[in-house]
Amino acid sequence: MSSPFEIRGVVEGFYGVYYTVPQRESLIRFIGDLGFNTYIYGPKDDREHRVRWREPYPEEAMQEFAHTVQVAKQSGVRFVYALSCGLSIRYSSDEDFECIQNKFLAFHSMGVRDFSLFLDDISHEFQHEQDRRVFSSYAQAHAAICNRALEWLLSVDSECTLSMCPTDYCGEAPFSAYLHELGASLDPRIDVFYTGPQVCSTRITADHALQFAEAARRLPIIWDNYPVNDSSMRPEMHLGPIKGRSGDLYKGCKGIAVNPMNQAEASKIALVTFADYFARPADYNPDESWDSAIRRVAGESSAKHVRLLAETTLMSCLQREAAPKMASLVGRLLDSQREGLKVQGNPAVCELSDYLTELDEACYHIVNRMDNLELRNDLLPWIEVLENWIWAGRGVLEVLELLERGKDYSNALRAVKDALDVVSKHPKRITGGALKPLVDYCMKQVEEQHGKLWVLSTEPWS
Ligand code: GDL
Repeated sequence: MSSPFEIRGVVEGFYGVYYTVPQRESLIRFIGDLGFNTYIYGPKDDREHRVRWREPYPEEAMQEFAHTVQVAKQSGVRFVYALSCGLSIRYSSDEDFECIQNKFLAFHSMGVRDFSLFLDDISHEFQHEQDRRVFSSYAQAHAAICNRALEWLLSVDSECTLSMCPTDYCGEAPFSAYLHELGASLDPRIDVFYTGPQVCSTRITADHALQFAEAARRLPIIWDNYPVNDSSMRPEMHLGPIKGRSGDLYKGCKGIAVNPMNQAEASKIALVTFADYFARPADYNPDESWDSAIRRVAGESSAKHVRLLAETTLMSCLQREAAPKMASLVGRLLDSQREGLKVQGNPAVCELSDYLTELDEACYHIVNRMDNLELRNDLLPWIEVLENWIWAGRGVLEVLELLERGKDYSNALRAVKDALDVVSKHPKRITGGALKPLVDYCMKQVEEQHGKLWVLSTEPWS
């Protein structure tokens, strides 16, 4: 692929359940086909990567890694092994340094040449008295351990490289004293990660990256925290295209490593859009790219269904509104009610009802008819919530119509309540509560005519 971004990567760098070997290898082949050239292995919850970083991997795990490293090689992707030693390391300890060496050597012997030390999401202060005595600052300790690791790696093999994630990896100028000091002392051959103005950045421009570069004294690798959905984002499913990365971002960085979701297959949609952005950042069109990305991952016969679902789950660091189309249909219906239009024969009601039917069909197709079963499995929990929203929405339309006709609506209302109960208790979120204004409106009508029948749960539905 010709691209102005030298590094085009994925960083498996999220919290929570990380990929199985087949998922990881499928993803590496997939991104290789797309023209990515780097896969950084560093899932936070891999015990031997972070919490028990001093311990070697079990033999079977090393055999699996050896296989994955071969898959990466065949796919034209550099496999980078990252170690998150920062939770407990004694920066001044030779024994701890030896643990890093042993970890890296085991990967070197299977052909890995690229390594990283992740010092993100750790304390901003020394944990050990001994280090406080040896180093004049935290930044000095970080520079020292990384410089020492690079020197040693190069003495083992001149092809080796080292990158690092600093403890301050996001923000805007003037940046912290730590970052300036780190930048001044860190060997210039060591690449540094930067996530943009925020941890999960809405926009990242060349200017942001260049300002970081000034502090860190080198062009960063952007660690892009979209589409990752770990930690507080666990309820979200990020199926939208990448956007908000400026057309000239390559002028301020060495490349981009994308942190994907815990759901490997569903992450491929955003990754295809990243590939389009990498190829022609200045001409990149998120909407066009999105269409072809969904077709590529879901398959032609499922694309329109997955697209419909994806349009209800857009809330992320990139945009607030989860389901703009659904929200606008609900808005139109409520406007028509304010204007005094009836429910029966109301075009806005028909439109919303048709849309909910289409969505229902999409859910049915994805669950029962889609060929890509991995994608189906990734999406299932969100489909479960969406189906309940659909039932609630349809139930509300039925209640409103029965009310208008003076008929008994108690069954329909009970169905609405049951569906909303599921929605409010479910760990996943979808639609951003786009139907909620309609539910509220319906409840008000019911109350006005017949008093309070049920107090609906006030759990956050968004
Ligand atoms: C972070 C973590 C990352 C996590 C992400 C999103 C970096 C450098 N570190 O702060 O592991 O997946 O946020 O929650 O981004």
